[in-house]
Amino acid sequence: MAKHSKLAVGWARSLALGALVTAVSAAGLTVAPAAAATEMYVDLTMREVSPGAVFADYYAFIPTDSGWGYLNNGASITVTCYGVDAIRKERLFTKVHSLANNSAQQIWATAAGVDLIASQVASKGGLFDEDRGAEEDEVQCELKWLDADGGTMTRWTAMERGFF
Ligand SMILES: [Ca+2]
Ligand SMILES: [Ca+2]
Repeated sequence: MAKHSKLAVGWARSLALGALVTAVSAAGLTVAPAAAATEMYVDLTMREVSPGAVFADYYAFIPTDSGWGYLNNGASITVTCYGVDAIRKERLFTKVHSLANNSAQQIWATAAGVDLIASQVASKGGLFDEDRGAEEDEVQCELKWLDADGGTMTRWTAMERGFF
């Protein structure tokens, strides 16, 4: 292709892009670039429910305007909760949340980001009674985000204490 016709193609593309941007602006839509997932906020609440059931309610929020894009491409959050002792942590359970495993709709997205709200339930004196009997129990969870490109984020909740 001759140099002048390459330039002509370039100009035509620029004009077409300019027209597109003008049309999008006129429609009142934002053209801001997608915000990648670079932070994750997590929380854990231990809650005893009569009669004798203990819930570990855990939560994650990942700010991004591409939440459904991440989830549709297979992003997941792996939750592992531990009983905490002075010398080590004992794994209590692990759950993987993604759209492939979401019949209870625990993970989803909005324009603000990806949300996860889920619970693990156990009998009082069971799974979460990590220091047996009358000794106080300590539970803490690790939440790990994994996206389809291999990007990861790991965050720990605060430790919850009680008689579980
Ligand atoms: Ca403990
Ligand atoms: Ca205990």
